[in-house]
Amino acid sequence: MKFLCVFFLSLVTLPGVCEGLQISEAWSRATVEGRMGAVYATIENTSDHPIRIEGIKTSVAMMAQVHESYLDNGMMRMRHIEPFTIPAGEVRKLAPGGLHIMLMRLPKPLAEGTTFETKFELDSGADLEFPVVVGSMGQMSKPE
Ligand SMILES: [Cu+2]
Repeated sequence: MKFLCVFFLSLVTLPGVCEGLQISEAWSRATVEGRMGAVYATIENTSDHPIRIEGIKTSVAMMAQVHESYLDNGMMRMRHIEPFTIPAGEVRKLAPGGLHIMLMRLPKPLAEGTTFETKFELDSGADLEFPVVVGSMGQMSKPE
């Protein structure tokens, strides 16, 4: 039986919380046709056990994965991290140049000023849904 924790968007920033996993500051950048997107957020595990994110779904991309950016001989590369586990009591900050959720195969570009839903499928069977705000293409932190 799947349990759904849904967090509806309002103008105040309400972090999503589900079984001890707390999402805040979720944002993305506007994209152009045919290009990939990324979601950045702060993910905190306030529980006393590790939480594993087994799958990611969004309304705007056919595929989403946790990636990590790293420097390799001066070249910025990315690798897919699977499974993505947040140890008990720890925080993972997804930000440009580091960890991010890569959005692949977007049927249409992400438009600045819009919001879309992203869902984490947790190892407990619960789904955690949270809104992601789209900023400008050059955005470096969550849009105000
Ligand atoms: Cu990536």
